[in-house]
Amino acid sequence: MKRIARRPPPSSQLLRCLVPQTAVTPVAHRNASSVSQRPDSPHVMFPGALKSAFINRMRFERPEDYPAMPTYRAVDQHGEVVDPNFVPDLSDEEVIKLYHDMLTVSIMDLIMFDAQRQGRISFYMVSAGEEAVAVGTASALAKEDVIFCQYREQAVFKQRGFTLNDFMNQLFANQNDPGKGRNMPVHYGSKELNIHTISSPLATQLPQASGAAYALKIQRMQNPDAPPRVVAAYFGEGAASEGDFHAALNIAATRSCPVIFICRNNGYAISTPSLEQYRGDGIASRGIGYGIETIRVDGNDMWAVREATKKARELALQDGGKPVLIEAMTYRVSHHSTSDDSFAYRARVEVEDWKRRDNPISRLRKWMEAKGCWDENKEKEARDSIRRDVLKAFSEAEKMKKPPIRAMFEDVYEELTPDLKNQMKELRDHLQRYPEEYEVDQFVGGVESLDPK
Ligand SMILES: Cc1ncc(C[n+]2csc(CCOP(=O)(O)OP(=O)(O)O)c2C)c(N)n1
Ligand SMILES: [Mg+2]
Repeated sequence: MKRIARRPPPSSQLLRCLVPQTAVTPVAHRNASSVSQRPDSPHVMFPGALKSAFINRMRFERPEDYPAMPTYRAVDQHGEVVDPNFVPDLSDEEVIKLYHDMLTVSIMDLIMFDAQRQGRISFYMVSAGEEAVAVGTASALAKEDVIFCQYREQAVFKQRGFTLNDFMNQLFANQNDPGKGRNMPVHYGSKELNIHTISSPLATQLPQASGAAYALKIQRMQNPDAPPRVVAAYFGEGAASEGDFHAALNIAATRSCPVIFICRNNGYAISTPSLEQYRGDGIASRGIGYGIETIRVDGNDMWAVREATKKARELALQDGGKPVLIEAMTYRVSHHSTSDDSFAYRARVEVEDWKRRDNPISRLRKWMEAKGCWDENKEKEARDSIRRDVLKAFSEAEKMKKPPIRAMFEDVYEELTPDLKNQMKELRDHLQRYPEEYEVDQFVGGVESLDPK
C-alpha cells in the first residue's frame, strides 16, 4: 500500500517554529477578546474597538470638528529659534557639514537639470525646496539603520556618504554604476550605506520597509546583543494614495515593527495638487488611524526635522519596536522631473512666492549667520568649490565607457537560458549588420562582449 506523505505544517505553524514566540505574541492592548468583560461597562467592549464610550445621542463625527494637526518648528523662516526647549546638539563643524550637503545637492541639481536639457543624460529629478527633509532626517539615523527612498531624497545619500562620483556614475550609467545602467537616472542605491535601490513604481518601498523592520526586530530577539536598528522609509504624499501605503502602515502597527515612515508632503504629485489627492488632514491624520505615533513638522526647518527624527528613532526602538510617522510639510519648488513643465498646471507666481517666503537652505544659513559660524565669504567659497567638484565628477563620469552590452542579459539567471543566448546572438548580428547606426565602442568590450563564452 502507498504511504501517505505527511503534510507540511501550515505557514503560521512554520512561522512559529522559526520565530521566537514573543515575536508573534500580540501585545496586551491588542488582545481585545481576552479583556475581561465587565457587565454594565460604560465603554464598548467589542473586540474591534476598546475604549469607546457609549453615548445616547446620535451624532456623526465630522472631520471639520477636529483641528488640523499642528506643525512643529524649532527655527522659523527668519532663522530664529522659536522652541524654548530646543538645544542644538551639533558642533559648528557638524552643522556646516549638513549645510554643505544641502548646498551640494542643490548645486548638483541645477547642473544636472541643464545636462538633461543638453541631451547629456536622459532624465533627472531635483530636490529643490526639500533638502532639509532629507538631510535633517538622515542626520538623526544611525549608519546601521536601513533606508528605503522614493526618489527625491538625494540629500539622504549625500549625508550618508554617497560621493559626487557615485551620483554621476549612476546618472551617466557608466561602467562604475553598480546597477550596470539598467535603471533610469536618479534610481540610486548603496549596499555600503544601507540604502535600498530606488524603484519607480510608487510606494512599493513601503511594505518592503515594514518587512525589513520586522526582520530587524526578529534578529534582535534572537540576538539581543545585535545593535538596535530601525528602518526609515521615505515617500511623497502622492505615493500615500497607493494601497501599499495602507499595507505597510497597518502591518507595521499590528506587528510592532521599528520603522520610521517619513512623508514629504510637497503639495504635488506631478500635476495633482495635494488637495485633490485627499480630503483629510494631510498624511499625519492617517497615522493616528493606524494607531501609530505621529508628528507633523515644518519640512523647511532642518532642525525641526532632525529633532523629530531623533525622537522618532527613540520611540521606534521602545517596547520591542514600533512604527512612527513623520509628515514633513514642504513645497516642491521645481518641476516634477525633466519630463514635466509645472507651469502647465500651477502659476509662476505661486512658485515665486514660495521661493521668496521660505527656503530650507536660506533658513539654516540665517541661523548659522546669527550664530556667527557662517558669512557671505564662506558662502561664496563653498558654492564655488562645490560647483568645481560637481563639474569635475561630471566630466570624469561622462568620459567613462558604459557597462558591457552583455550585462543587459545577465544577473537574472545564474546561467544564460537558451532564449537569452538566442536574443544575444540576434543583437550581435544586428549590431554587426548596422555598425554605423550604433556607437558600440562606447561600451566596455564593444560588440564582442556579446560573443558566446
Ligand atoms: C504605481 C505608480 N503610479 C504612478 C506612477 C507615476 N508617478 C511617478 S511620480 C508620481 C507622483 C508622486 O508624487 P509624490 O508621491 O507626492 O512625490 P513627489 O514627486 O511629490 O516627490 C507619479 C504619479 C508611478 N511611478 N508608479
Ligand atoms: Mg508630492
